[in-house]
Amino acid sequence: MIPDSLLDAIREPADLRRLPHASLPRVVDELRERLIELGASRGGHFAGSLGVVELTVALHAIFETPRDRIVWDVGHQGYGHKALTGRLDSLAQIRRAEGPSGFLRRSESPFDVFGAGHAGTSISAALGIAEALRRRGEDAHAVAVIGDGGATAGMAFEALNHAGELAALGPALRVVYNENGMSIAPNVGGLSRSGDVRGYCAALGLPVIGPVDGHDLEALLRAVAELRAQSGPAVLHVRTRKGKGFAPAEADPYRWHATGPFERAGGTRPAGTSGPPSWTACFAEALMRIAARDPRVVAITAAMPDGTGIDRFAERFPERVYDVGIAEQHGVTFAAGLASEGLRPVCAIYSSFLQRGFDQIAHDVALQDLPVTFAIDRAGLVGADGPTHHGVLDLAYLRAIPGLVVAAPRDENQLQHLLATAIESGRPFALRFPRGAACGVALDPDPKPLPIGRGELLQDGTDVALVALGKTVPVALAAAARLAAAGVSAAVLDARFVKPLDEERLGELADRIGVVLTVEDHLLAGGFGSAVLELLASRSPGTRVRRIGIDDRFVEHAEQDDQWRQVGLDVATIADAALAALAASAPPGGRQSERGRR
Ligand SMILES: Cc1ncc(C[n+]2csc(CCOP(=O)(O)OP(=O)(O)O)c2C)c(N)n1
Repeated sequence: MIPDSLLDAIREPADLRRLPHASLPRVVDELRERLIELGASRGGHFAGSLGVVELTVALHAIFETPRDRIVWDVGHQGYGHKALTGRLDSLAQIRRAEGPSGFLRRSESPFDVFGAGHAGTSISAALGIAEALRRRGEDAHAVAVIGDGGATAGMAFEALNHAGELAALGPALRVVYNENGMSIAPNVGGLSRSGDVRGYCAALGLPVIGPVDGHDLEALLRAVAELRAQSGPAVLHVRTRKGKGFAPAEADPYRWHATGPFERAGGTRPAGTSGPPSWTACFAEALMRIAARDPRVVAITAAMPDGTGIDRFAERFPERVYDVGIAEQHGVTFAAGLASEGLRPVCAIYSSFLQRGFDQIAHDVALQDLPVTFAIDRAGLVGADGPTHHGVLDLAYLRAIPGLVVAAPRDENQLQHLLATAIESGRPFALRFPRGAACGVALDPDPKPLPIGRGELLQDGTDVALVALGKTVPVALAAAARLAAAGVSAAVLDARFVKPLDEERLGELADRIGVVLTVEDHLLAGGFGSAVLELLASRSPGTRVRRIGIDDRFVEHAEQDDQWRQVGLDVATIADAALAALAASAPPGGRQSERGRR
């Protein structure tokens, strides 16, 4: 009897390998259909996984996973891999707090041999694995699967170059290069333009199989078997179509890279709820207004024109935009070069991806005192993408860099003013803002520079000073209102700048009030509160400083609001922390006991 579903019977890839090859087309069809249903009901990363359904089946059918290690680059295209490796049922909960990650994670499955989320790491990791296997004398393979987008990352080239060096030793590195012409947006770069993967790899001493049609399962199975049979590092060049099998995604893979739930039949997505525009959209608007009056402004994105709003800027100023590919490091130094010749480049890069550019910011921008502005989107906790994508390290690594100004707006009006401040300052300048909807405040007619290093005292108080940054400012204001109801008078300072800090205002508050609570959507280690603590330790050492922020851990994927609650960035926790700091600072039988409690 033929079972209803072959896919449901596959609990691990060994089950797949027991099926005759003649059954594999059916597995492909079922898997693709299941992924489309999943996307329709739950959303998530979508077009990438659809494009590699045949490839996923072929790899698990030919390689002996998990003994042979498959390392997926980025991991956004790994939904099919998850389905074939024991996670088919749990996929319904993907990206939710209780469900699997949207990317690959070592802790989630022995088949996720190397975690990912950032692009371009797979070949390096797989080469390391292959070399370790060789040293141990273990007869297994390490297979990196990388897209043509991921391959624009410098690391991918560095790894291939090193593979060419190690080739003589014969580590069992296999690279699958998946060419679909797309990064998230259309792919960029010379290799992508020429398509000469064979020439590129040959120059590095690496043999190439293909190109092979990645939707011709039979041809693909043969090619993967040939790849497996190679004796040293080798590359398989596969051509696929992103979004394959779902017509709207095939027609517009850019829009379908990731999606919310949609209607299965026609791909219609529910209309978005009305509300304030996103921080990203506000940034793009502000940048366009400033660029309209300042011809020196150019914009740089590292393969994220949509995510950073640079696509809107590009519509208006097509000649003033550069998409450098997934090459954040290069993008930063490229901007430094432009700045050294009088332009005012704005690098729009997500906080977590800018981690890649640390040395370039220090060595190529700040040390050379060049006027590059970093517009750092997705700063703070980002929600369902989880720990690979949180932007909670930027303050720590940026405020260590001499000469760099670091600021964060509390609303979109301040965002436009701080952006003008950055561009007109002529200094290296980092501006961080969060994911999601902005505040819905009215915009002043013109973005105007603000004084660098000046905070804004939003309300004065006498018992405790709440010193907040960026998106946490409105939460601190709400906490102050809650404290007021309990008879506690809280001052609220919007710090605006992490570097330089508003020494004058902070010092005055510390000296007068004596109890300071800092609030930030960033790790406590090295963050905004650390900066305040360092300042007050020397300037006003008697001050009691308490810090609210993220403690020493990676925060798991969940809804953004839940993550904020988890780490204590909610009104109740902030108010309680203020009361606790006050109680600890009060003399025995002192002022706390005279106050009403909440
Ligand atoms: C360092 C870094 N920068 C940017 C991103 C955002 N990003 C996620 S997937 C992706 C495109 C990947 O394209 P490709 O590797 O060709 O895979 P495809 O989606 O085409 O299958 C980008 C830019 C990232 N994950 N990591």
